[in-house]
Formats: sequence, C-alpha cells, structure tokens
Amino acid sequence: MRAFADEMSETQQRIKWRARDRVWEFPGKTLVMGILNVTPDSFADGGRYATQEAAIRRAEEMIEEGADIIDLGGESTRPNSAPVSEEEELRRVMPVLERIVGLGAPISIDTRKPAVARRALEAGAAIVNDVGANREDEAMWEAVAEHGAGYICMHMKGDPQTMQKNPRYEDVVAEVSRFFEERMEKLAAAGVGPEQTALDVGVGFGKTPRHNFQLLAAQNHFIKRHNRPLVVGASRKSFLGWLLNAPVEERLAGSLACVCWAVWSGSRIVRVHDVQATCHAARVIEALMREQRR
Ligand code: 8Y4
Repeated sequence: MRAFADEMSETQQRIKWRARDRVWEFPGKTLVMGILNVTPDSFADGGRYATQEAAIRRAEEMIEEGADIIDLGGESTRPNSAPVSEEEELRRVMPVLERIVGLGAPISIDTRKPAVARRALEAGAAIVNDVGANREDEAMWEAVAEHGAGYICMHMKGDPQTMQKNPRYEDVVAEVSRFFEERMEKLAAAGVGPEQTALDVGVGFGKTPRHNFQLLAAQNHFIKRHNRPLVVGASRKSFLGWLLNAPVEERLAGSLACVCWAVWSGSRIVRVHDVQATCHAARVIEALMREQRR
C-alpha cells in the first residue's frame, strides 16, 4: 500500500467530489454522465408528451447501460441556437426530472438559468452542470451553496450566439487555467467549496478544432494545477467531424478515443451519448492502468 501511494502519479491524487449527500472518491471508477436532452428538435414528431416519455425511457436505458449520472437539459447550447425562456425550459425539464429522480442515478441539471437550477435542486437534482459559468451570476452559485450540490464549472468564451465566430487565444491552456482559478475563488466566496466543484474545459464552446485538441492534450496540466476532478464532453462533437471528415452519426469511434484519453490522463467524468460503449472503453483502460501500477 505504501509503495502504491509513493508511486501514485500526480494525476492520481486522492480527491473527493461532493454532491449533496453523495461523495465520490478518486482515484476510482470514471463517472459516466449520460446526455438526456429534452429540446425542440425532438418535439417535431409526436409532440411534448411523447418526447418526455421517450426521455424517461432513455434515462432508464442509460442507467441499465451503466450511467453514473444523468445530465438533463432543456436548452440547446449548440452554436447559433435560439434562446429559451425560463418558463419553457421548466416546462421541458421538470416533468422528466420528477420521473427520473427516483431511478437511482444522481441527476445533473444542464442549465444556465439560476431559477431552473434552483427548481431542479428542490426536486432532487444533485449537480448543476453550468455551461454558463463565465457569467457574473451570483444567483447560480447561491442556489448550489444552499443545497450543498455538486457544480460543474465549464469554460466558454463568449455565449452560444457568438462563440464560434473566429475564437482567438494567445494561449488557450493558460487562459482556461486562469478562468478556473478565478472562478474557484468566486465560488468559494459564494459558499461553494472546492470539494463541490468539478472543472471542464468546454470542448467546442468558443474554440477552433485545434484549441479543442490543445485543451484535451493538457488535461494533465489542469489536474496538477487545480487538483479537482475534470469533466470531458467531447461526444460526437464537430471537432471530431473536422478531423475525421465524418458526419455526427459516424463519430462513435472518435468519441471513444476521447474517452480513453480522458481516463488515461486522469480526468474523472465523461459526458457522453453512447453510455454502454463508453463504460466498456473506460473499464478496459482502468484495468490496464491498475496493472501498470502493480
Ligand atoms: C452532437 C451532439 C454534436 C451534441 C455536438 C453536441 C458540454 C456540456 C454540452 C460539455 C459540459 C453538445 C451541456 C453541446 N457540452 N456540459 N453541455 N461539458 N459540462 N453538442 O462539453 O453536446 S452541449
């Protein structure tokens, strides 16, 4: 045991992530966060009720496939997507949340709106996945603090309307690192402790394909520097399409390569569409890492 501790690399430091009554300890199993969208692209056929029923079934399926967290979102944050009102976002997510909160996997609420986060936490969500962590919005952090919830602090340059218009950085890794540092201070001041916080470089949010690869290649740096669990959300994203010249439905292998890389480099949480394939890939890399440490 002593030898193991001595040999533990800096990317294998012991850290805890707390989300309400749940505490995850790392190093441990990589957490697989299954994506559950309730957005209008899917209202086209069958309408709202059918969409919500399908979402509930998909949540059950993802839990059977091994998902550790269900990431529920009602606002599309794709580049150039239209804003959604608070009322509409609540109408989309709350009925689904109420039906999946008892299924056994903790729920993260993917929202940029403090009021939506608050309602979701009151209904039992465990984590706020905030892709808008770059806003100056104390209300979001106050809601997280009040519930002792987990918080995913994601980097985005700009906002979804403008972020992909010629994103530029002097040094993308340094800039994202400064952002994490500065946010962790503000979070602490708002009552959200570091043990509640996970960090995410925000693949595709105001980044060129090259920026995305630079950030993923630097996962090790972020772990050593900030000593917090990292979330990687690369699943099916367009930087893979750019590299592979593959449409969205042909990005599974590329997405799994990112999962393997994330696990190998010590990231702790992966946000994905393909839960079963991701769990299988993660378990294989973890077995190899255990052997290497013996
Ligand atoms: C195909 C399908 C292509 C979906 C692109 C996409 C992240 C996130 C999103 C992320 C965290 C997306 C809500 C974008 N990405 N949350 N959310 N990290 N924490 N696009 O990278 O999945 S939405």
